[in-house]
Amino acid sequence: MNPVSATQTISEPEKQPASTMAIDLRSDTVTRPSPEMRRAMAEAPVGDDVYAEDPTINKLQARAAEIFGREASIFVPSGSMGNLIAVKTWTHHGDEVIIEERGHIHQFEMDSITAIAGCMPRTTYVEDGILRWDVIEPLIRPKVYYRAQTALVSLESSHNMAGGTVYPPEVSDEICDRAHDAGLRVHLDGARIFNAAVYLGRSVAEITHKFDSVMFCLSKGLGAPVGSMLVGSREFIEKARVYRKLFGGGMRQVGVLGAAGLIALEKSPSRLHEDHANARYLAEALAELPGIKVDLRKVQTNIIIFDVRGTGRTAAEISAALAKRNVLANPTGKYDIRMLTHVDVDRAAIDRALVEFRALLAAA
Ligand code: TLP
Repeated sequence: MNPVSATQTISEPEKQPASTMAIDLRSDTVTRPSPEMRRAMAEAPVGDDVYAEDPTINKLQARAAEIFGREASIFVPSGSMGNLIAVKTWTHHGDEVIIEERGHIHQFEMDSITAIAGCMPRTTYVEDGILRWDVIEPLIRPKVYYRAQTALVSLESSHNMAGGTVYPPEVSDEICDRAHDAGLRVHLDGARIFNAAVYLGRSVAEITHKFDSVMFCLSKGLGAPVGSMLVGSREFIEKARVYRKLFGGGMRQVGVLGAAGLIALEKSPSRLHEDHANARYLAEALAELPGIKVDLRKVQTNIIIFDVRGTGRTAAEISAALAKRNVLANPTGKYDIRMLTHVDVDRAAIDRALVEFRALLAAA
């Protein structure tokens, strides 16, 4: 039996007092939908999206295509599925995909491009995460029938595990041009492309127009509860629709999610500069703490990765001690911790996190 009666109104979740709430800097994926999103979700006109009959999703897809200056777009349940669909669409089994060593597709997507799309990642490490054509070119396989073939280059901007670094448009434009000349496709894992655009002071359309496909997430800095989008040509999106169904991602009255996505898309980009300012503020304060090292050049968006080796403790030890003080942050290496700013942590919360961090180091 449905426990919510038809006459009940949707109430906001109870607010916890700020003093007892954990300051969650683990990711921008932890953001919860705003009251406006929750209302829009409750009221969204919906239909069966496998029949392409969900008006809210259709509106979201049209709007995303328009914002990126592309022919079409498609809503997908997650960034991981969006990336997998793009790889599958551009490749054949046995093909290689060139990607930076710490790329999300390579490190955090269960090797789905191998397990499901049948591709081999061809990786290389670049300190700032930003590949350049002279790094990519030597990784391309010669076009001979007895060698695996390179089909795709996949870039990530902002680059999550490199600390939120952003591709300069002239670098990604050159990669796209040269890759196209070499007969390769280029996909962008743009989970946080709106953060990259804010950093560059350019539109997402301008900085992505040469890519064959772009995935971006509604559910990270933009604050929607679920969902990502793929954008590209009409032909690409029609193929993507087939693979989305093949991977179990065909959804029905999914406008309830799309309604939050639309608000995320329209309203959130204009506030991302606040997250960036908070990240810089936090990074500069962290850099002053004893034993902590932060490369401030890499703090370009809402991500900070810092080195705790100088404290004499591991990242796991420090993050466990922080968690006891209600500050959440995940290790990304033996001595590295990642923190992300987002809509659910304001400057006051960051100040509280810093007080706790200082106290923890002083106690040690
Ligand atoms: N990133 C998550 C974790 O999986 C690491 C995070 O907390 O940052 N591309 C990039 C660049 C991402 O950072 C993520 C998620 C994804 C793709 C996948 O998105 P989802 O979680 O929607 O599958």
